[in-house]
Amino acid sequence: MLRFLTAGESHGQALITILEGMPAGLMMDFAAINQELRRRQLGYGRGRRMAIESDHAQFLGGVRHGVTTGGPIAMLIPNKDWENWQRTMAVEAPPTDETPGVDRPVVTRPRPGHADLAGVAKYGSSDVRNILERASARETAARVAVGAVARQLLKVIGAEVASHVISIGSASIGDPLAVTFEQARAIPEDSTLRCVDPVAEQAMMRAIDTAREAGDTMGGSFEVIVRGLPPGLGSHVQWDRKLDGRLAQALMSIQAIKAVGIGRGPDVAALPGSRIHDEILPPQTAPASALGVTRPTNNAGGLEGGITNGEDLRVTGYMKPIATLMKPLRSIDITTMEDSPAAIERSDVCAVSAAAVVGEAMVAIVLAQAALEKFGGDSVEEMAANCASFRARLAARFQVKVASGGGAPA
Ligand code: EPS
Repeated sequence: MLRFLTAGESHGQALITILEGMPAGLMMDFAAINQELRRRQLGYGRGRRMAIESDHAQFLGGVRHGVTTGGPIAMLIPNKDWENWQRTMAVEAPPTDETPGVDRPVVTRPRPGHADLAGVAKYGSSDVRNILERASARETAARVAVGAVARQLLKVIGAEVASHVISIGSASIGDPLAVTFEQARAIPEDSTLRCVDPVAEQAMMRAIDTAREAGDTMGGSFEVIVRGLPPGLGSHVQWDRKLDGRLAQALMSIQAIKAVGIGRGPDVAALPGSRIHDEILPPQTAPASALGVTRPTNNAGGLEGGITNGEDLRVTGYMKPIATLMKPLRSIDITTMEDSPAAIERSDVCAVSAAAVVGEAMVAIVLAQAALEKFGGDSVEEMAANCASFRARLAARFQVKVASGGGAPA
């Protein structure tokens, strides 16, 4: 079983994660992990924190001489900003006079849309900071590090993950399903907003500028596309094995994600079945998919019955605007229960392009879990061999016999 936990506060010393269940024998590309962390930090609309941090993962266990051992993989991502927060976030109280940094006042004015109010109610805290430090999207740096390891495992079975931004506010590209995996993968690392359409991207930037000038924030949507997955990951037989449900949970768990779509997403509710379901054609008519058959459309986003069907996997995340507004909304002070504008913390105006990178990571983790369930193996070699054998069986069953005019499979 592949599983992970994260720990650490936004302005604590570091973020930590333990990833357990990775098979042995996976050659670690450390530069690729740090590159994913860098991608997460970029994007028009990010705040000043991203200029302070240059995230990198330190491996503390589970890897020896560059190769996974099968043991739990421990990673640590230092928070550079800790230097400025040592007094406010001191683990041991009270900080000594020598401790550097400033003492920040207690936070008592919850921000609408953040975990602040519900969190202090639940955990009995009188300082909102105890809640916001852990609710912060800073935690996603740890998820991206885990996802970067997961995507190296997916590479072994031939799958690759990319993403692109669909919309910021009402500024949007045309049909997202028309964006190919290659287009999403070709987006440069230092792209302004990770959008494939330069005209739409300009409109998105204007929307972010307008929000910034008004002391406001913007949400939007992004799509994760996965190419090369074997058919047969996930299962239709039980609710908690359906891959669409598992992907939705993983994406919804990302801070500020409020809805998830698979393939055509919510639009399926508005169209008749004849315009939604992807017809199944023989392999002769066009380049065959991983299953050998031809699907002229992919409204299902590569999943039918909660099982991968060999088409590109396509999942969309919808992000609400960030809850910290420089022109704060009405709130209360929890010490007096009187009207008081919501607290202002340093924040981003828009982080949809970063959320897309986090979305890639979460999708990669769920797919790595599903691949390990399907193919098993305590070593990468074993898993790859099992996957290759399954693919060969599919090829023999769907492609070779049909293409050679053979009858029903044996
Ligand atoms: C983030 C770090 C945070 C925020 C943002 C994302 O850093 P700081 O609070 O020090 O500016 O920039 O977090 C939030 C939007 C949030 O609501 O907490 C990061 O590393 O991505």
